[in-house]
Amino acid sequence: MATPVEKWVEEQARLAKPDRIWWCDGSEEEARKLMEIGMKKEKILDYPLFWELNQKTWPTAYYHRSHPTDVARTEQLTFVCHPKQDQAGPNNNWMAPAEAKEKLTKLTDGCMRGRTMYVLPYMMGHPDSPYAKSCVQLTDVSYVAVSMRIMTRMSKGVLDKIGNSETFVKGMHSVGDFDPNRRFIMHFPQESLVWSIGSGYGGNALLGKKCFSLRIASCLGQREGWLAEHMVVMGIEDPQGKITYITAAFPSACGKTNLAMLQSALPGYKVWTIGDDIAWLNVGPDGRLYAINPETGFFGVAPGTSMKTNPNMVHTLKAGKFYPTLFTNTGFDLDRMEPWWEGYDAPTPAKMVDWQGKPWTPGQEGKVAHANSRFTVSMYNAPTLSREFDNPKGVPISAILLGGKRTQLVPLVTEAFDWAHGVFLGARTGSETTAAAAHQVGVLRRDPMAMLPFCGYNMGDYFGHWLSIGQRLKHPPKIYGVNWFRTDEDGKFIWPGFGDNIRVIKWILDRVNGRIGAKETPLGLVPHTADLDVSGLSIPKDKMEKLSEVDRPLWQAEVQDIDKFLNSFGDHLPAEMRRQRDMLVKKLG
Ligand code: GTP
Ligand code: SPV
Ligand code: MN
Repeated sequence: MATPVEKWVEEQARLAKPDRIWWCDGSEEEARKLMEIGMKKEKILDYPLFWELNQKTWPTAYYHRSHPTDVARTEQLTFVCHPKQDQAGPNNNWMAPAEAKEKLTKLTDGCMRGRTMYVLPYMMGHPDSPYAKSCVQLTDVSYVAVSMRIMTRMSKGVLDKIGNSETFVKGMHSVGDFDPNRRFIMHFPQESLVWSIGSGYGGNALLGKKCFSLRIASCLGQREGWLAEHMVVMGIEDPQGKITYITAAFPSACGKTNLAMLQSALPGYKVWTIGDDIAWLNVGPDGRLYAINPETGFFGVAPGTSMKTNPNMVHTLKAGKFYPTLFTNTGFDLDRMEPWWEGYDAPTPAKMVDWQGKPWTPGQEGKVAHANSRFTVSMYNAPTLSREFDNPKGVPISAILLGGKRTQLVPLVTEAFDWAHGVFLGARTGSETTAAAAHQVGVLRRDPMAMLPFCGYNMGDYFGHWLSIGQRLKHPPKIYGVNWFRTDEDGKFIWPGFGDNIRVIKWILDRVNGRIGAKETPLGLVPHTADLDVSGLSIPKDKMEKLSEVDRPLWQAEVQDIDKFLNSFGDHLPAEMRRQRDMLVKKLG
């Protein structure tokens, strides 16, 4: 008797018509075979999928160049297919499930001819965790198969775990012909199914990541009483050796990976990484909020990564422990067979090819690495990996940071008065767009809890769900708004950021532990000047004050934009959010 997984795989194979089916076991030996295939035989693009990099300087590292139109998430081609449009909300593109399936069936018919269909059984979360989910993804490209091995817990054992159960998460993926006109990333929350065609890019193709662990999982969380969030999970060890756990949500390419591995600028503090992108949050039996990271890898932004900004990531990329590490769309030094990107601190190679394979010399116009070029590397390579990483229960969270990239207006750090005020603070958060998705960069948009592109259901209901989680918490974490990105008149960042962000975190730990007071503003509580440790920094006093200032006229204008956004949720917006909004307006005077 075929198992439900086998039946589903057969059904999908009948439609996609691959030449062969390869059931993956997640072993290193298998990963080596896949890399060999990607380097030599796989005819997906008109060049190889992988080049081996210099194994002396970059052990276990390989280079991948994507299709030139396939370099970022495509939000306009991403749909959430609930039975009713109302369930998807104004925050999602929606298509009726039957119509979506008809479209996808046509595009998928025969799309794997001449190719191999890889069957990837994987877990999101540690297999022993009560919060983990069993999943199966199909794909027709070695790059995706190998990436999924880095990013998830892939093994044969997952199939035994699923056994005869029908409840596993299904991911159907094909790069198709890479034509953006035939590219769709569709989600069917009722069936825990993701169907993605036409893209090999991370968030569109590694279906365990944004598609399942955020869009589908947020729907599961709404039903089952938990939260799936676009968040860092980290522990901060203080000089006394006490470790406090926090989470932090910032939009794509706004500093999560850097924060998760921060090298402290303050002596005696140390950061332990649990996750850099996704957190699943559950109310524990003790009434505290517990976080797990369902992933096992980093899919991080390369540009700007250096020994100066993120030394722990450079060590991770060079560790060569877990096989393999991938670089996608960076520059490529063909003489040394090494990757390079803007902001890396090794000297600029005299001769390179750019992310599209074109010759590139330093000083020439344009960048050698794509702004959204990335690396894929195992968390087990990280020197900062927390010893709680594999803890099936997760870690108890004391503070939640919610932020965005705001060059103006938004203070460095603000503490919410309470949980409901914190939910409003998150709901009103805006951020300037980045190159992580294919759209105009630097445009302000509301991005509540950094979940605008990832919340799989109506965001009005999502705010309500956050409020209801708060009611179940006996010891709710404190909620903070943070912004590292305020600029001065010359357009320079006022706050040094990166390792110096520990100074803000130290203030947060002091607040969480009741060691210091704070100053009330209409937005929330901000640090007394003396409480933020800026020793060794040379930020002039007036600029420091600017970082905590609340400009009332500008905030009144901001409220109008917030109103426009919140009103778009109509009846789905909880009354509590309107109450919080009115309170802000009153406080602004
Ligand atoms: P995704 O993987 O897309 O979810 O992004 P992320 O949120 O993990 O962002 P990441 O840490 O990769 O940072 C993205 C960009 O922001 C990089 O170019 C960093 O150099 C820059 N960045 C990160 N932290 C800071 C900071 O504290 N200050 C400043 N000015 N820039 C930062
Ligand atoms: C993001 O864009 O937020 C990422 C990269 O973390 S991706 O996985 O492609 O979504
Ligand atoms: Mn992300």
